[in-house]
Amino acid sequence: MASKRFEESCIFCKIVAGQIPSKQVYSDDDVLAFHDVNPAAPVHVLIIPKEHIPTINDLQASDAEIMGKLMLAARKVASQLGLAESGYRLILNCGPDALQSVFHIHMHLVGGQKMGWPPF
Ligand code: DGP
Repeated sequence: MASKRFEESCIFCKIVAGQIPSKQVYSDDDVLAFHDVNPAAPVHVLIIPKEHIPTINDLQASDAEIMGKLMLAARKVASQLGLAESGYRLILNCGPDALQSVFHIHMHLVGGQKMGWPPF
C-alpha cells in the first residue's frame, strides 16, 4: 500500500506525527480531531485527514472516501462533546477569500453557542 502523503513544512502534518502537541478529541487510522489553538466559539475543533491534502481544490476522486470519513468523525465528535442536540456548524475554508491560513484540509466544528447567518 502507498504511504500516506506527508509534507515536512506543514504544521498539521507535524500534529499528526506528534511533533507538535495538540488536545486531541478523536483519532482513527485516517482522521484526527483536536481543539483549535485559537477558538472562535465555546467549542472549536479541527477535523483533518492524516494525509496531507492542501486545499479542497486539490481533491481527487480517490479522496472521496477520506472526505466522507471527515464528516463521520464530525458526527462522532459532536456527539462526544454534547452538541448533537443543540447543533453545531461545520466549515471548510478554501483559499484567500475564505481566509484559509493552514494549507492542510481541515474542517472546523464550532458550537456551544447560538450562531448567526449569513456567516460573513
Ligand atoms: P483556517 O483559517 O481555516 O486555515 O484555520 C486554521 C485554524 O488552525 C485556525 O483557527 C487556527 C488553527 N491552528 C493554527 N495552528 C495551530 C496549531 O498549531 N495547533 C492548533 N491546535 N490549531 C492551530
